[in-house]
Amino acid sequence: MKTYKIACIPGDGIGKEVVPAGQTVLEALAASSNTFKFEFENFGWGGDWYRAHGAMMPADGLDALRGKDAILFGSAGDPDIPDHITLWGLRLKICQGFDQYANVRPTRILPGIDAPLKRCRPEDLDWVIVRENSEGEYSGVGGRVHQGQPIEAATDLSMMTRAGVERIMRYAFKQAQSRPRKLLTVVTKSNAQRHAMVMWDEIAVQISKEFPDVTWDKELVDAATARMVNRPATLDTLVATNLHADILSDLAAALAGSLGIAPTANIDPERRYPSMFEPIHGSAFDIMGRGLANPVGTFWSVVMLLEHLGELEAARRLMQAIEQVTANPALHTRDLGGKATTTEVTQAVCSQLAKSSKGKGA
Ligand code: NAD
Ligand code: K
Ligand code: MN
Repeated sequence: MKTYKIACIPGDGIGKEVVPAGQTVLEALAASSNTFKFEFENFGWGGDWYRAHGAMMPADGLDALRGKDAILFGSAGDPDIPDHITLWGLRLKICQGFDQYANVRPTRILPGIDAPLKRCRPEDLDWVIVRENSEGEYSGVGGRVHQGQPIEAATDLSMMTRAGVERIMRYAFKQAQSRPRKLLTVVTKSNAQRHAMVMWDEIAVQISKEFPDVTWDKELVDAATARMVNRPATLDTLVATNLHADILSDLAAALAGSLGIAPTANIDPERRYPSMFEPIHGSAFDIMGRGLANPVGTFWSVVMLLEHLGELEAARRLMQAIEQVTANPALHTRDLGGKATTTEVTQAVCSQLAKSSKGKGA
């Protein structure tokens, strides 16, 4: 029997509702398995920790996570603390500290979801956005001078390194190669950003030579938003910078029905450190603490976590259970136009899992 050590960091807002839901689902999977179990450790980091200790997590927090097999994360963001402090103090500290440079964001229209695009069939929208997750616009390089004076100036430098771009480009080509259509769109803005993005484009050409079976094209980021809406079926895998992919993936999630459904994995492909799995949404101040949060984005992130651990059968069973639940409008949360609560959706997924475990005679 394998034991996987999982760190749970609910963080703030609805993170505190969806991460326990994700843990419940993992426990349900373990209950029906005789090959693996989970050992959870919960970390109460985030806004509350900040109020008590003046930091979003302890200075040696990364050491506490280092030996884990994976991290399940909720959200960083508190109504009373500036967003740049909560984000940099927790999520980015972990992503950058553990060099989780590949942020993988699949999007599909799940069964039963009423997606907003009139002419888009579910089979037309099946994307994976690969986001550069370690540098670029979020490299943290910059500063403010002469604060409050008329001559005040501020910069956030978008720094890209050859090594950083090569590794994300290679990861994206590999991801595209692993999918049936073997199609990659390299998102760029090299008409306006004439240094870093030109290097990005050159590296795309260079890396593409390692993947002769992948068909790829290039799209300016602004045009890419229109293409997602007007010609979704022409896209499959996309690779974009930290900021561009951040924006594109919220759009992708909305086009697939709701921000509450979309999952993401912050991966260290070299497996030197634990990878981190989270819904793409934030703390959702407008609905927090009311049982309205859609836990599906977290469940789908748990599917990615299981895939990362190599538990492919468990991942498949959970995805199937999620789709059986989304297919039933009575089990939709408010963001999907329904009335179901976080707990009801969680229980429904667990009972589907119980059924599929009986089905396979485990
Ligand atoms: P948000 O994702 O929290 O919310 C945007 C909208 O989507 C809200 O109307 C919200 O109710 C809805 N929504 C999001 N997730 C939902 C779910 N699971 N179920 C139902 N509805 C859902 O984005 P925001 O409002 O821009 O940010 C709020 C806070 O979260 C900010 O502090 C921000 O910095 C932080 N944030 C953190 C992360 C992260 O930790 N990875 C990501 C995004 C935003
Ligand atoms: K999140
Ligand atoms: Mn985002």
